[in-house]
Amino acid sequence: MKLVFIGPAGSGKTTLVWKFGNYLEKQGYEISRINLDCAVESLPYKAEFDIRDYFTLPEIMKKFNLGPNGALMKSVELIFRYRKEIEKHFTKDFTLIDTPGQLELVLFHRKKITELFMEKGLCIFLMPADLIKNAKDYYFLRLLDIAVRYRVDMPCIYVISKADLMKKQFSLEKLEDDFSLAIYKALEKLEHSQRLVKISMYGKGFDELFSLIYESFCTCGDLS
Ligand SMILES: Nc1nc2c(ncn2[C@@H]2O[C@H](COP(=O)(O)OP(=O)(O)O)[C@@H](O)[C@H]2O)c(=O)[nH]1
Ligand SMILES: [Mg+2]
Repeated sequence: MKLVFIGPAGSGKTTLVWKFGNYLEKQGYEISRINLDCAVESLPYKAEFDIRDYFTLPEIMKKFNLGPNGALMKSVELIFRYRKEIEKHFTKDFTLIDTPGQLELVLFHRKKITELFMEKGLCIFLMPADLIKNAKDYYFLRLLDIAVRYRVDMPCIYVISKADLMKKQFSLEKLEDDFSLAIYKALEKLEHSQRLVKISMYGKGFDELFSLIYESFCTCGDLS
C-alpha cells in the first residue's frame, strides 16, 4: 500500500512521513520511505529511496542553467527516469512517499508524480491548521483538496495537519457572503462521506488516520 503525502509547502508532509512511519512500525508493519524532494536540506528520517542520491536542486540549476523555480519543474521530469529504482521499494506493507515541498509541482506539471504510485496508492491531502482561521479558510482548502483529487485521479483522503496549532473552534456554517454559501453547497454535493480527522506530529489523530486509510482501501475493494 502506497501513501502519498500531498499538501502546501510546510503542511507537514516530511514530518508525517517520519512520524506516521514510526507509528506504523510500532504497529508491527514493515515500511519504506521515499523522498522525492530534491530541494530539502536534511531529512528527519532515513529514506530507502532518496532522489537526492541522484540529483539535488543546485545541481539541476547548474546543469540546465535554470533558476530555482525552473529547476524544481525540471526535477519532476527527471524523477520519472528513476521509476524502476523507486518501484524496487514497493515490497513492504506500507510505502510512505514524501512529495516535493510545493503543491504546484504536483498540480501544475504536465507529468503527474502521483502516476508512479497509482496502483494500490492513496493520496493524503494535508490541510495545515495554521492556515485555517475561519470557515472560509477551511472551505478554500477543501476546494483545493477537490482540485487535487480531480487532478491525481486516484483515491484521496484529506486531513487537518498540525492540529496542535488550531487556536480556536470555528463554526463551519458561519459563512457570510453568497459566494461562500454557494461554494459550501457545491462542496456538500461533491463531498464523499469522510470523517474529518485532525492530526499532529505529536501523535494526535494517528489511530483515526490509520482507520481512515484502512477504510479507504476497503471501499476500493482492496484490503492488502
Ligand atoms: N506545531 C507543529 N508543527 C509541525 C507539525 N508538523 C510539522 N510541523 C513543523 O512544520 C514545519 C514544516 O514541516 P515539514 O514536515 O517540513 O513540511 P513539508 O514542507 O510539507 O514537508 C517544520 O518546522 C515542522 O517541524 C505539527 O503537527 N505541529
Ligand atoms: Mg517536505
